[in-house]
Amino acid sequence: MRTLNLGILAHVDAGKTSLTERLLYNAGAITAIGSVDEGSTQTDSLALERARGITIKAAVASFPVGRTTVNLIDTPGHPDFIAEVERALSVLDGAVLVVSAVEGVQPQTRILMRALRRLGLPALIFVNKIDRGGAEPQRVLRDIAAKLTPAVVPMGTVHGAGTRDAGFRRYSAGDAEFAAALADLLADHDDRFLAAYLADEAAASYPRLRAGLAGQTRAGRVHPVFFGSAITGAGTGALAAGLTRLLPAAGGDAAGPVSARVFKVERGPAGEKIAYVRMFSGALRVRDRLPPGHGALPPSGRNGGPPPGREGERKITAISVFERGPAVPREQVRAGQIGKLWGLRDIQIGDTLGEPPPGRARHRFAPPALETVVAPRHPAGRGALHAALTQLAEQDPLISLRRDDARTELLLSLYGEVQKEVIQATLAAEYGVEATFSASTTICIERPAGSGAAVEIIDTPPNPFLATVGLRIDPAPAESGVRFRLEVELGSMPFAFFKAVEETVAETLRQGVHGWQVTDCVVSMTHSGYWPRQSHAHARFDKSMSSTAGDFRNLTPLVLMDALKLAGTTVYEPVHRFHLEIPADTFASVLPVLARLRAVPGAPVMQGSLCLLDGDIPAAQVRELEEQLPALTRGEGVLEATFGHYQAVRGDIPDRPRTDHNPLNREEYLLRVARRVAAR
Ligand SMILES: Nc1nc2c(ncn2[C@@H]2O[C@H](COP(=O)(O)OP(=O)(O)OP(=O)(O)O)[C@@H](O)[C@H]2O)c(=O)[nH]1
Ligand SMILES: [Mg+2]
Repeated sequence: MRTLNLGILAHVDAGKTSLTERLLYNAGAITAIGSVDEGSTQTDSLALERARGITIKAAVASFPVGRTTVNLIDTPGHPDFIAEVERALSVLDGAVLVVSAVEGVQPQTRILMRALRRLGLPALIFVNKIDRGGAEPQRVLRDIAAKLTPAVVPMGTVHGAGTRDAGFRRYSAGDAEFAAALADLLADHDDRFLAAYLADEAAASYPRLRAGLAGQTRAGRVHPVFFGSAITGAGTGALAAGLTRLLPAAGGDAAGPVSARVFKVERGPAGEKIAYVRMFSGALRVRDRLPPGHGALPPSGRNGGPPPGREGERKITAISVFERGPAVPREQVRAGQIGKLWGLRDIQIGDTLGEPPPGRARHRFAPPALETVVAPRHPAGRGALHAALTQLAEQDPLISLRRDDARTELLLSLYGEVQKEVIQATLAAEYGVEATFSASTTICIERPAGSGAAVEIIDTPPNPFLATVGLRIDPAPAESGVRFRLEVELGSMPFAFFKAVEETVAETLRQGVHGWQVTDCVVSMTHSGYWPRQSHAHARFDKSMSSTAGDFRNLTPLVLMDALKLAGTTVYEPVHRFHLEIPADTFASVLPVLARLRAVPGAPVMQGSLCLLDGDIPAAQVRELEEQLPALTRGEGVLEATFGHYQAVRGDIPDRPRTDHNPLNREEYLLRVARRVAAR
């Protein structure tokens, strides 16, 4: 059997979960078709998903199409849950991008298409809801070509659009127009085809065209468009056939070295951790020990193995594999497959097991732009709240938890208000913890404005620690994150000391000069040095004469913050792209409000009695616009806003209250370190 790991992606409510259900039903993987509106689908299985009728977590279900097992990953469309999509993208062989035949291309559709194209992931487009009143397949096709990519070709025609009887007729060899459109598209994207076609028009025989289309689709260069309805089933058979003919199967050698990626972590009924992995190469068996992953430095521990004493936490105790419908218990999971692993207590979302998957770029969407203070409704619930949030953050690393020790506050980063409500409801339902959330505030970032370097030498005042650390920080391209590299020999110092520096660099950069996360930079270690353990001749190990990892952990923040202060940083705030539809006669009253909220609208487009406006607005102001809109537009205004970019803050720089132990002030920092040491 071949395997195809397929993602279903779309703007919220386009019909991904309904389409998943229909494909499972068509293939015989389920005998009754569930409904999102009744809360009975396979992939919206969480109580909260069923109650709200939206997908929150990516979910996997499988079905067979001919000789191919399709592992379908149904993803959430709501922008608050984009992190789920990001992780799904890293394990896919191909995707179906769903577009509603009524709403057309929506903001999230464009973001997803950009991600697919950047990753070179092959994708079919499915125009759904052709049965719904207002469906206009032809307009939506033009919309797709204009807003997503011109490299599309419709695979058939729709009849009866907007009615329950709407249907899809697939083009075949006899459709001259289709053949001509295919020849044009391939000539644009395939030089070999173009040369053959110019030499001899007969090169464009129908079988050649179909083969060319499959090749270019698999390469992610062109996107065939199907039409149909998840609810009536129209066109879904043609789509399923297209999946196996036009998308590539998972490759990978089951006998090769292990290479796998964790894209989802959940807790089982007994609280046990379950990791979902996509295998790219090799096989994992029950009782196998987890192979080490790969970071900037080789993994810690002897021979790259796990740290001593934690062996038991790295052993796979059970495996189940997706083959048809839900996962079934198996002895092993092999290259190409998706499986669930039990027994790995340390595993985290995004972990790579074994070798990094070859040729797989990763796509990162924007990080969360909002932050909120979470407090227990009853003071006694503080411990339970912290434990519950820590567990939630482990299932979703982008829900990062910050603890303000000074004010004993818990801060949670968020994508939006829906996510906040979902977390609140999850805390109550799954952990029995009642929590309140403060109004969300915006999270800015800091980027180094230039380069800066600092060094502290061992046994040389004012360095109070037994370590030499030199660091240089340089700006890096936007969205590249933080990279740590060595400009000293890896062999010049025990490995544990380098690891301590690398980890402390990452921790320290959580709060830059203005208190915000520092990102998009490269930190190079330029100097290193230590005092070795005292030899036996000097009798006992003497801490005052031998360097420890603690010396490196304590010194690194001092050096790094000195370097960062020299480099200087610029604070950036998140800015959203907005799309606004308002009654044309309310334009004059909406415009001044936009200006007051620091929004920058583009030229208005009049569409009948509607006025369409696209533009940028600081993320901090989106909520206020949402609140004002109904009164300004008689309740008819529609606003969509999704993260666009970061913009340097002009004027007053918002400093964030510091919550950690960054040595902005050297004396204070050293006092804190001394107190910590004394407390031990
Ligand atoms: N008429 C019609 N309604 C549809 C069709 N597909 C989905 N719907 C309805 O559209 C709504 C959203 O469907 P879902 O399948 O939950 O959409 P989704 O893309 O999974 O939504 P999220 O996961 O929340 O992003 C539901 O009320 C469905 O019944 C379709 O083909 N025709
Ligand atoms: Mg859904």
